[in-house]
Amino acid sequence: MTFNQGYVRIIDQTLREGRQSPGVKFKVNQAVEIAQMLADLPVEQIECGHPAAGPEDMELVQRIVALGLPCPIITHARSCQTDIDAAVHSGAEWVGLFLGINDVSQRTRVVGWSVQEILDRIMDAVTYGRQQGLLVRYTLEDASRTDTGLILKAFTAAVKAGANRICFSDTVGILKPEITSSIVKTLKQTFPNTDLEVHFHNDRGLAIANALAAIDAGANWISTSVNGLGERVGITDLCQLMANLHYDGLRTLTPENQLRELSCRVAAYSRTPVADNQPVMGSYAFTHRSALHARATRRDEMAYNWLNPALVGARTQIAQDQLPEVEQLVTPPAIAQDTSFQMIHWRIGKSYLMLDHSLVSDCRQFCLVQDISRTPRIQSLDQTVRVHQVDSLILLLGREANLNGLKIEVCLDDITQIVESPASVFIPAGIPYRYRVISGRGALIHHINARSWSQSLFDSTVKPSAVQSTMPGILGDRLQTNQMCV
Ligand code: HCA
Ligand code: CU
Repeated sequence: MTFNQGYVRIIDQTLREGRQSPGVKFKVNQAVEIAQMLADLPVEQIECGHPAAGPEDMELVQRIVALGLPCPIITHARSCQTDIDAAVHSGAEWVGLFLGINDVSQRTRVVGWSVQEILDRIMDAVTYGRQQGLLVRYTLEDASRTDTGLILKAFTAAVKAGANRICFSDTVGILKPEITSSIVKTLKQTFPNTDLEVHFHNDRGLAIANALAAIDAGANWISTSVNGLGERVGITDLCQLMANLHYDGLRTLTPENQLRELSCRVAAYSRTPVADNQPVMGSYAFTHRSALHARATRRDEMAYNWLNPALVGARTQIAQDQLPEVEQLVTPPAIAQDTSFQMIHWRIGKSYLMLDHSLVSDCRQFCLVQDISRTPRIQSLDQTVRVHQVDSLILLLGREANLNGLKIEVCLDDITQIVESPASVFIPAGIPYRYRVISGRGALIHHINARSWSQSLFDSTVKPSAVQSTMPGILGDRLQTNQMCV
């Protein structure tokens, strides 16, 4: 089949499915920033929250709706009146209803319901949603483990009741592209005039392959999330999908889409870093190693690249670093040269760069020790707000007995605390922080899971709205920014 540009539409679910990823909890201002970046990209729809789940979700959806973004907001709801009422109350234009019909759903989700009762519920819920003035998507949960006859019955019920879109969900990520292709073709033949969305979990590592197969077979909406976040190992990755669609000539990608900035923000805010060897956004995606590849790459950057790296904010690189011999893993510190350290600490003692990739080649840890031998007289100097892309840790060790004797003030997000040694301060990725020494002597150790200080900080081209809104007293332009996470 051949398709026009614009045929494939993307519904990004970072703010719904992505929030179901283990350990992920976006702050409202972080979610707002992500929604804005998604709208700027643009994607065609943003799925956000489940308002019936509680006041936090309700507030989140209301805040995102209030942004008045150009792409419509869809919110999630079980197929029941209370959830749909909550969706109405959230102000979202669309509601995404979901209900499964297979034996697993009958055993574990809607225990004791017959197939007919489930079909009636689908019709009632879709009808009710439409009556409330919502546009309705109906998702057949666990569709990939559902018999084709039942799939068609469930979608027929939804379409008859007025669903504006149907969604086939591979909830446990079991599909293979050939099977995806065949089921999507059947659905397109049966419901030729209804928009068809597909939602693929990545449990077999096939979410992107299934998305591409579904597009070839005629599905026109793809569920994605940034960096593939979602339940367990997540769903189709937005950046990988966009790069693939560009490659296949189905959607144009340009550096202005700012995919890398989005991916970096979401990696930090979700505290789920992108693996170096992840396709498209991994730092090795355009890095070449063997002498043969390196030589060819020097002659022509595209010799071993599948895509122009600039489109996704990357550069072609030749891998140079590798870990030195074991004897060279022990190294004396360097006096930290970085002007930002000197700015902070010139009055309180020396800063020692204990470890980073300049001291131990290919080391992926950064450690700075500040010897605090004097209490600063000009305390306002240490007020720089920083945001790291990865988790980090400050250890406070005083010079007195039992490591006592050092006192600092730490402001993490919008909470200020006085911390006395011995103590540790854990700084989650994406959380703005600052600190200043109040009194005493000792050592302050800052350890970061990054190759270097500068690479751990956010790119200055992205507006640090999180900091501006959560730390009103501190000027955004003082934010310490630097290279992005490549
Ligand atoms: C869920 C399940 C779901 C729903 C998808 C959808 C799935 O988390 O509740 O409503 O479109 O994978 O089936 O994400
Ligand atoms: Cu899902």
